[in-house]
Amino acid sequence: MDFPTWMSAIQQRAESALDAVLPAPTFAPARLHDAMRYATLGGGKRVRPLLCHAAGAVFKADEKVLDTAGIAVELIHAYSLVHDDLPCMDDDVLRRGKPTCHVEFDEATALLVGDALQTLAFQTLSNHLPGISPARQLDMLHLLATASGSRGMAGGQAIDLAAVGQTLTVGELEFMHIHKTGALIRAAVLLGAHCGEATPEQLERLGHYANRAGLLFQVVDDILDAEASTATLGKTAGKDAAQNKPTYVNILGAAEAKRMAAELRQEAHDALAGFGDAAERLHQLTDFIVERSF
Ligand code: GRG
Repeated sequence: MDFPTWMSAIQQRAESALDAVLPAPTFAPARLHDAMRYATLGGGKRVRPLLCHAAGAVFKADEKVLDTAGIAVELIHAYSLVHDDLPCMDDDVLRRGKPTCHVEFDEATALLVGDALQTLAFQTLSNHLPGISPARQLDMLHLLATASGSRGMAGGQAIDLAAVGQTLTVGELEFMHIHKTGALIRAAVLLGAHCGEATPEQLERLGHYANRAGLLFQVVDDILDAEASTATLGKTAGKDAAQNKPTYVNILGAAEAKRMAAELRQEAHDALAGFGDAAERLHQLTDFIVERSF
């Protein structure tokens, strides 16, 4: 199967799996369920489920189990976008080409949407996973919780909010993004590997790959924010500069940020050496992260 066909198949699987775990809007409280579905379905590149499947493919993991692990990460991601867009954080009105959740509904509902999506992620990952031992499943839950919390994504967001208007070094910027964006990317890869029979040594090598891929994702995100249009991105372009946020582009300049992306791309590919052809999808996704237009 060629890469675009595989990617579209996994995106469709993720959409169906999300649709199945999200409560129907006919269930009370209807407005909250409607808003949860609005924020989660019908948009997004589904990079995290794709990474989960690609890492699971290295170990020929069960695809249904990978669907569950992948959407658990995607639910955390969807919650983070809803909260990130709130007036008390980034205060944005456009996400995935449509009004943000609090604009379409209201702030209180958007806050609850994030809360409920976060708990739904753990509810989903704690469902029976055929072929996965209880001990491994506990490791997976622990991994996702750590990646999402104050030592991971939420911590990265706190650093991000504190950094507005500050001058950061490249090292400080990297520390922020390893948490804010990188933690969930890493969780997606490692959860995929946990769905198979990955050894601790293989998990460590994939963790190194994911650290490089997560930073790469962010550097490319900064370049796109500076260079792409709002219409292409489906979210407000140029937001980082407008909000006086430190980014790779404004600290290093566009040319140096692109050079850094090229270096990270190579390091990510190098980290997969040793997995051979089994890591083909991870190699392809790494290239997709760089070559994407939104
Ligand atoms: C509110 C606790 C909390 C955390 C928010 C992830 C995040 C932390 C904020 C999102 C803001 C942002 C622009 C982060 C940079 C990278 C990133 C995560 C971009 C959005 O992810 P994509 O491109 O989005 O995978 P889609 O829409 O394709 O799913």
